[in-house]
Amino acid sequence: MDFSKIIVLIPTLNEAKNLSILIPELFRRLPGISVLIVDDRSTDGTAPLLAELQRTFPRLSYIIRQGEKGYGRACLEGFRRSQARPFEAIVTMDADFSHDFNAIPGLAAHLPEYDVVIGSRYIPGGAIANWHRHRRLLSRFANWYVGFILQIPTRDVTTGFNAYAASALRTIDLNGIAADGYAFLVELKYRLWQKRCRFVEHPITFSERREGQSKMSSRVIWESIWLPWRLRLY
Ligand SMILES: Nc1nc2c(ncn2[C@@H]2O[C@H](COP(=O)(O)OP(=O)(O)O)[C@@H](O)[C@H]2O)c(=O)[nH]1
Ligand SMILES: [Mg+2]
Repeated sequence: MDFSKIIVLIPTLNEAKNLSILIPELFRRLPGISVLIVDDRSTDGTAPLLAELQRTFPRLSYIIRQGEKGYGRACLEGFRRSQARPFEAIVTMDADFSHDFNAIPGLAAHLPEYDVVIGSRYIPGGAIANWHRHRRLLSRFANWYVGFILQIPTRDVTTGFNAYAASALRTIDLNGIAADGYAFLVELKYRLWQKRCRFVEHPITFSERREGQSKMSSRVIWESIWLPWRLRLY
């Protein structure tokens, strides 16, 4: 797919160190692509950094959110903004180098034949580079658990590296998505699946973050345990 039709959505919370390297590298590798950063009032100088980067990279845009923080809330805001512009594909990825932007053309290539392209760690060719054992097991278990309850035929339901056809995201009510964190990713995929969107998984290699700290919390994990039941029962 033509890069000018793709927008890459990156939610950030205190990722200035990663962004200062990621943004120039990404635009060098994928010229013509657009990037939207959705930041939740980071305190590490992200906002001035983005203003500075924007002078070099006109296809970079950003929002500094004022409301309640959250990965899922930030993604939804990014979806709304992206839908108001003439993009055909919206790619979500993390800012911490866990997701390799070199995979974006491969993900987007499945559109428009498919509506949702999952950047998958759990199909042949997919991998996790340097996670310690307990995080690996937690992720494996979470994916098995969610798949078992919701019966979505996707091996990796909690991955945040995905490409969506803009038309597919228009079929669902974004305001109706209540979950955040990993649960948000599950709920979004489940709602798209209910709308009969066509899914495909594309193998990716996930790596542990380079700089900064994970924002995963026990609240996020508990929400993920409860969510599949809420989706299935209501
Ligand atoms: N806007 C926004 N981004 C967030 C928030 N929490 C996490 N992120 C971003 O979401 C991505 C994934 O978060 P991360 O902490 O790396 O989660 P992990 O990879 O599961 O450990 C990163 O780019 C984070 O900066 C949040 O509350 N608001
Ligand atoms: Mg991460």
